[in-house]
Amino acid sequence: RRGRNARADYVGVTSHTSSYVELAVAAVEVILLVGFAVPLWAKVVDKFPSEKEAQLMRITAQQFAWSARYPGADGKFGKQDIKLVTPSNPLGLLQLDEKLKAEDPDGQDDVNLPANTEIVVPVGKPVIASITSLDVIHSFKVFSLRVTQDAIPGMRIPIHFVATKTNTYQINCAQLCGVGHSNMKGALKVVSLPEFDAWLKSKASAKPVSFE
Ligand SMILES: [Cu+2]
Repeated sequence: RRGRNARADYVGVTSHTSSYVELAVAAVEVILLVGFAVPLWAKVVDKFPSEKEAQLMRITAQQFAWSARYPGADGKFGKQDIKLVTPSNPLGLLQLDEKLKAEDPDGQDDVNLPANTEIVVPVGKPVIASITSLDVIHSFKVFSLRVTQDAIPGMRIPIHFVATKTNTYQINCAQLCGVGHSNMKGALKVVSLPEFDAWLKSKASAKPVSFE
C-alpha cells in the first residue's frame, strides 16, 4: 500500500511564472492608482469651484434633523457669536438678537431654514455646502449625488457638488448618532435655477427662524 502512494515533491515549483504574474498585477495596480485614481480624485473632489460661481450654503446636523442656511443676494453670511447661543438661537445668529441685528447687515437677507424643512439647491450650478453639527458627530449623505461628509461639532467642513437632475433626494445620516439615527432623514430638492432664485427670494423676506 505504501508503494502506491505518490512520492512527496521535495523541490516544489521551479518556474518563476507566478512571481512575474504577481509583479505584473502589482504594476497595473500602481498605474491605476497613481495614473488614474489619484488625479481623478484631485479633479473631482479636492478642486472646489470658485465661490463666485457657486451657490454657497451651510448645512447643520442635530439630533435628529438637518437644517440649512443661505447667504441671500449679497452672497455673504451673517455673523454668529457663541455668546448668543441659546436653545432658540442654536447658531448664535446676530440676526436673531433684537439689539445686535443692526450691526450685521450681511445677515439681513440670509435665509435660515428650520430643521426638517426641505433643503433646496439649483440644478446645474455648483453648490458649496459647509457641513457642521450642533451636538454629536453626524454624517451628511446624499447617495444620488455621491456626497458623504461627516458633520463634526466645532468644525465647518466644505463639500461641493453639481446636481444634474431636478428631483427630490433623500438626505441620510451616515454616522450612528443616537436613538433617532435611523430616522434622521432630510429632503434635498433640486430645482431649476429661476425656480431656486424665486424660492430663495420668497424665503429671504421672511423673518429668521429658530430651530425649534
Ligand atoms: Cu445623525
